[in-house]
Amino acid sequence: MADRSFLDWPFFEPRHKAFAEAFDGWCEVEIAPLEAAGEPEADEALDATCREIVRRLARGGWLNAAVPTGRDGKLDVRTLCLTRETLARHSGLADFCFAMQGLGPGPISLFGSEAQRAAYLPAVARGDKIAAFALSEPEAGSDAAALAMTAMRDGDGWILNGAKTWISNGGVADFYVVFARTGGAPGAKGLSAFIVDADTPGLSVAERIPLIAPHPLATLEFKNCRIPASALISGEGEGFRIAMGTLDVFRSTVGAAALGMARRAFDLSMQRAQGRELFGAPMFDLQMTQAALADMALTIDASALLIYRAAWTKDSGAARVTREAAMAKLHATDGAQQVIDAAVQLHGGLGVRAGHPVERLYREVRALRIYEGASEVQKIVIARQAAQLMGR
Ligand code: COS
Repeated sequence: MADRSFLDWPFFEPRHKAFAEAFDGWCEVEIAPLEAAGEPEADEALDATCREIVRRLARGGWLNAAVPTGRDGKLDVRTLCLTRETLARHSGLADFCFAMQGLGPGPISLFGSEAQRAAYLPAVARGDKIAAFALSEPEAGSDAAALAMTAMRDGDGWILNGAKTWISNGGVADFYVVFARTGGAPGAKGLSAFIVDADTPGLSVAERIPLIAPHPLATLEFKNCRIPASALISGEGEGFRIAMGTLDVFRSTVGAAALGMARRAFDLSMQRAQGRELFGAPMFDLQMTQAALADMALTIDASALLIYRAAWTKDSGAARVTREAAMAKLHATDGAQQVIDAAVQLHGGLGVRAGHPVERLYREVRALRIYEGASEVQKIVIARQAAQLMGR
């Protein structure tokens, strides 16, 4: 049974605790059996599993947390984080499916017009539309402002040309939020964000990319892909601000997913330490085991504090949480990698047996230190923010 004491921290309101408990119970019934069935390997099986997960999440009403469909029109970042933490504790793939229903339409949720929100967000919440976020390119990953894809004005619309890669839900999504260069302004200043439906002529999946822990991922090609003027999110030249503003909100949720995986690894390690005899006594009695468990518990709590600080700060009305979100993602993802590595070690041979839960976690957690801004990017962001805070 995972530690729930953190739900009594002052970052949360009673509704968060009730939500986390109800959602965990639902995951036991609806998600755990899918996870226990093993990892889908072929693309078709993987896509079908993802669609099934989205359907289940929608049926349970849980996708309402991914997009602001409520009356106040706002995302509750603490609920987003609690959802990802809980899902990731049960299934990395289910967490991925939920996360993309948040990040994919994130620019619409945060910066879209009323018409764009009405056209996409309720359909995302119902699971009728699967979403994706298309920023990275073959030559522009960490340096997002270097992206080369173009959007040229054409009458009352735009023509997109270029490629996007490492796109989560590529090939599965019903629509993509795509960042492209408009006009001649250099770097970050010349970018704009567009909504592109997956069936738009000229958009194709060039390659599906297999991963160490299977998730749908693809390279997309845009060849003279025509989209209407209404596809532009906010204004021309606003793309970089939109991308960064969206990542600011969703980066702490990546930390939350890592935290959920770390908690699962910790629970499994505690069970093993208490259940296995070693040198004539429970393995837990060895001080080396206690030291490993103590390091894990400390990393988990420190990550949780940073994540829910970032989420609470955003929910409390902060205009930007760039620094808080970067710290949360960096610490929680790097920390989860260490916690899971320690769990593998405590499990001995079982820890590297294909399909064992800690072996799956070991593969599953690795991408989190890379996507939505690698650990090194978070360090750049944190250092710049610290300099700014000190007036330099
Ligand atoms: N919110 C709002 N505006 C922001 C912002 C944020 N979080 N971060 C930067 N900006 C603004 C800056 O204020 C600046 O505006 P002005 O020119 O008006 O001053 C502009 O955007 C450019 O900012 P900056 O100079 O910091 O841009 P860089 O190109 O140096 O950005 C990093 C560098 C590394 C921070 C950025 O490229 C980044 O986050 N990269 C990782 C991308 C990523 O996460 N990719 C994964 C995609 S999803 S899997």
